[in-house]
Amino acid sequence: MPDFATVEYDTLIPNNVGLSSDKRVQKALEKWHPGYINWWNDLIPQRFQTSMVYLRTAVGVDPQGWAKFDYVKMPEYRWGVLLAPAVEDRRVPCGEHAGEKAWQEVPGEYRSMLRRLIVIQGDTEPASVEQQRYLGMTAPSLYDMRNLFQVNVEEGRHLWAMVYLLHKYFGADGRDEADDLLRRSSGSQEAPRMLGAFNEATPDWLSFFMFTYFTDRDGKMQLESLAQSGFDPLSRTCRFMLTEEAHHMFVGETGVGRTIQCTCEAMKAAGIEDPFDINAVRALGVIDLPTIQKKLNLHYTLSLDLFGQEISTNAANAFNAGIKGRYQEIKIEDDHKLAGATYPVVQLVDGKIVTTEAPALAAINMRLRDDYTRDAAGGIGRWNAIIAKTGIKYEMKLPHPGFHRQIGVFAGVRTTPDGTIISTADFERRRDEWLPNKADGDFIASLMKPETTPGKYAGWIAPPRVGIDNKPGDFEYVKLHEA
Ligand code: BYC
Ligand code: FE
Ligand code: FE
Repeated sequence: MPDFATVEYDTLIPNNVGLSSDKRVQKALEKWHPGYINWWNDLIPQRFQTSMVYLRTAVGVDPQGWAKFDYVKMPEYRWGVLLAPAVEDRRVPCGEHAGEKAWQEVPGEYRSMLRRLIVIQGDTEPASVEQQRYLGMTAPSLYDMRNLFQVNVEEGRHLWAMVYLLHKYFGADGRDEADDLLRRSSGSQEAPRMLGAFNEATPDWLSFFMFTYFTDRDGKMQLESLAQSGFDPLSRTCRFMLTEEAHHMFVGETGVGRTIQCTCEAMKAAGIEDPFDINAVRALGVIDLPTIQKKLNLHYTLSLDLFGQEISTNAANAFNAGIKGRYQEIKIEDDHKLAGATYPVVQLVDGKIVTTEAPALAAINMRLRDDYTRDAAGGIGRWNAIIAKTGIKYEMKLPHPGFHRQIGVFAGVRTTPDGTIISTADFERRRDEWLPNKADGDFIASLMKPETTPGKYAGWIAPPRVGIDNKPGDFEYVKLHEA
């Protein structure tokens, strides 16, 4: 039995799953490794391959001290396979097997369902790195550049996490799926990534921050759901991934917050009170608040689509099978089977949005999406507090879940951000008020000039309040050229 507190670190693939005594899987992963390194090398612009980046690497799974910080060249990052410690006598938390011993092997009847979920999860991880591949070149500071690369290497590790499960538990078809994870690519015509949001562009740093705030938070919720899985290796894998995820959302929340702060302070200094005087604000070289709201609208709604249909047989089956649970399943006080239970679900009836009670089992996706919206609302409040503190009168808002949707009941209608149904023609006419258009994108792009002096920040974003790993303000988070 491997000792999960310590990590095999001198092997090609750092791990706490006892790879060195599992020759079949070790060989399979070592065979997959060069393809992964090629993918990384092809992806990340060359100058950054030799840069020394101050990164955290997972070296254990103890919540008190699982990471160490040091300068690393990214291609030499130690991507490892790490599972959170086993919970003694863990049980399937929900569905028809609730209370039975958690599975250490894949139950035959659920094999394809499990494989599909693992493949979808695995597909998003490298997709996000692909979407963010050019951002290093326009980083507003070395601090931000380091955070980008930190997120990227960890998403790479999340890919490893899923690939391990595929190789270990799914035999030949797992191997094929693992290969396909490197074959599909974000935005590709022939072989796109599986979920919509992961084929969209991340063209600038404000998008990156919105993505890590909203889309990584979908990742958090989906991982929370899979962390409840009765298939214990999946549960433990996801639990450890969640410890890394917190930083990704921190990067998003503080990134947007610092952008907002810089805008408000610049407006104050210039005596501009009207947030809608867009030209005056933009002339200061900062991003006007209404444009930030448009980016928020876009990324939030793309992320809502990632929760699937409000009423879903797939989700009901997965819950019933004990393959995924609700958010914090084990803390919920009910029968965990949802026999006869209902859950409020939005529906379109005669062209109106109404809320009706639906079987809770069928509404698993909807419930997770509601939990997500609550979770996402927290940061909006903190962004508004930043604005309020400067005395500017403006509030950021989450749009109505019916706005700008492509999946689920709302895919068939167009609404305003308040949720009023309007015609497609009206929507198209007013689209530019609500979603970033080409001119907004061009303006933001014009601000994306790299700032690579340690301790300096581009003019559109405020410095962070504290450094990473408590480093001082002028710390050189990335040494661009080899020493
Ligand atoms: N795009 O009954 P439904 C992350 C399909 S992010 C395209 O609702 P279900 C990360 C659906 O596949 C987290 N297709 O299905 C973040 C189904 O197709 P089939 C990623 C979609 O299964 C940032 C059909 O429509 N992990 O980690 O409940 C950076 C019927 O739909 C979409 C997961 O998502 C869509 N948006 O789907 C890095 C966890 N939505 O099978 C990483 C695993 C639905 O009928 N995924 N469809 O042909 C799942 O649990 C589910 O696949 C969904 C919901 C949540 C997506
Ligand atoms: Fe991830
Ligand atoms: Fe993430």
